[in-house]
Amino acid sequence: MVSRLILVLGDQLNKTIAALRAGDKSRDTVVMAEVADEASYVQHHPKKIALIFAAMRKFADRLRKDGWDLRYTCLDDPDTTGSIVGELLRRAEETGATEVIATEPGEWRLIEALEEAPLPVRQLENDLFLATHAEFDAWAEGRKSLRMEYFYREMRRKTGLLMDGADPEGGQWNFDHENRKPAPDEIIGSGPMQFTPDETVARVLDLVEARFGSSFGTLRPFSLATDQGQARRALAHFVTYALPRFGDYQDAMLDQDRFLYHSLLSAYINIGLLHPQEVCAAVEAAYQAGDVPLNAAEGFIRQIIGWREYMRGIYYREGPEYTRRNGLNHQRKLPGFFWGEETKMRCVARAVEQTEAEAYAHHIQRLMVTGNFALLAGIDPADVHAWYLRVYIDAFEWVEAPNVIGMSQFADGGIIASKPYVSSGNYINKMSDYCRHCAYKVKDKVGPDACPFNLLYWSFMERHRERFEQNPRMAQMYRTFDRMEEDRRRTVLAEAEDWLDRMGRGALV
Ligand code: FAD
Ligand code: DLZ
Ligand code: SF4
Repeated sequence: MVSRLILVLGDQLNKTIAALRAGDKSRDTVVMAEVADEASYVQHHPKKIALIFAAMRKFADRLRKDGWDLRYTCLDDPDTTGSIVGELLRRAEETGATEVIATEPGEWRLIEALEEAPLPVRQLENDLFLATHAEFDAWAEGRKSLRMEYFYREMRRKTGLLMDGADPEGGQWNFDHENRKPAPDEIIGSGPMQFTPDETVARVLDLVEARFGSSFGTLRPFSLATDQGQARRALAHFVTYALPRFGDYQDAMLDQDRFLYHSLLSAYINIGLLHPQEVCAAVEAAYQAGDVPLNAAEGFIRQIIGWREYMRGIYYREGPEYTRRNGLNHQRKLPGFFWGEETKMRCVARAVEQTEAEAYAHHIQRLMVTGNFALLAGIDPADVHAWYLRVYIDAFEWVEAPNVIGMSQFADGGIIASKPYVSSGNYINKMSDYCRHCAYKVKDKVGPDACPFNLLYWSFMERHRERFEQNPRMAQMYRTFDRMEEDRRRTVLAEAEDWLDRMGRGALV
């Protein structure tokens, strides 16, 4: 019988994945490889590389214990070819294997590399997701607009999660209107579960420090889960301590709290340590047991079976060109304060600071602080995309790109969002306590202390008047602007231009 190679990538660390299920321990060899190509196609946050390498090494040990023949390449292996395809060829030569079985990678870059590899690679559908490509396409086909909400309802029906027969639990599909409470005075959660680095993790941290220590991002302290057992404990910890308030404060932000009631599970789910199905099952069980309210359970499950699956569906359906879209023709360069240079904007400074320290910011910080700012300021979406892909622990193009290019920057022309996610300082002030600590004044609409979000909001609207004036969800804002005195309008727009000029020149803004 011919022997085959089973490829397991760094974000496919789950024993149930298709390639392992299709493999045969008696004749096949599993290939796992830490390679320079994957570690440097963008300059990832060092915490992300450490998480992936540590989790890969521990997963490889588990597979060996299960009886698999496994060839593992460490990053500093002197014989490494430095790429996934190169390592497959090397291992094929060593073992005499004539075929590779792979689980389809998450990113076009690697799907294409495997398709073009000079040995046959069978790519099986990635079952770490809940919707197949065919299911997403069947849902999307022929629809005028691809709004997430309708896809989500299909997914509720398919998974049976929070269903009461054919109806949604509680008589409603979506409890989002209950999930917009502003920042609470105090946080009762105890933050994400932390793990002390074991020997494997400690060795990886040294390697990453030596090779990637100069990239943006702080490597230590490192307290992430790096195997399935730990990730499951982190899930249980979240369900007990944070989930009950997750819904209420999902959109809130606090100057002195980086995590509020968020789960911090995205990285574990995205690399396979947790299966989305088990995460949702744990949340549903807590609801059924009466431990968490419906708005929390529904809100959380919607993020996973709705948004997460939908984003992946859009990425795959739109193809490799998607990341290059620039529907609003934004050309400005990303300013230095996204890389930690000083800014007077407290909200942006805090979001970037915690991103550097934790490789994490929660959804509303990503969408309504850094994303909102980049969109209002007219930053080139390619730059914004590159930034998000570099700095977050959970960043993989299949989920990062639709969130950035589509949801946050409206660069896909409105496939994902029906209107751009832009707001003035007012929204940030309502949902956070940042403005209290800021050098700018959120109540000032013009003048030297005016909140830049206020100025840039109107200049964005004016710049794109032709495109958005007829949008029924934006018409009211145009009417508000048009009711202002003409002098005032001119002042706002001139001050916005001046502020952007100063930002472009690298002045402290
Ligand atoms: P929680 O708030 O606890 O949410 C629970 C889970 O729901 C998450 O773990 C995640 O798996 C899922 N989820 C929630 N929102 C989304 C969403 N919009 N898309 C996909 N899954 C979602 N998520 C990533 O996993 N990787 C990214 O690179 C990424 N980039 C983003 C960029 C921008 C501009 C925006 C606006 C959002 C981005 N997101 C990304 C989505 C979301 O912000 C993160 O999934 C979330 O902040 C992760 O933290 P958490 O685990 O504490 O999430
Ligand atoms: C993100 C990442 C990194 C940093 N390093 C590796 C690696 O060395 N080996 C590997 O198999 N996978 C790695 N990954 C994850 C891949 O980049 C990921 O599989 C593709 O981007 C497809 O989602
Ligand atoms: Fe951000 Fe404006 Fe508030 Fe300052 S005043 S924190 S810049 S929204």
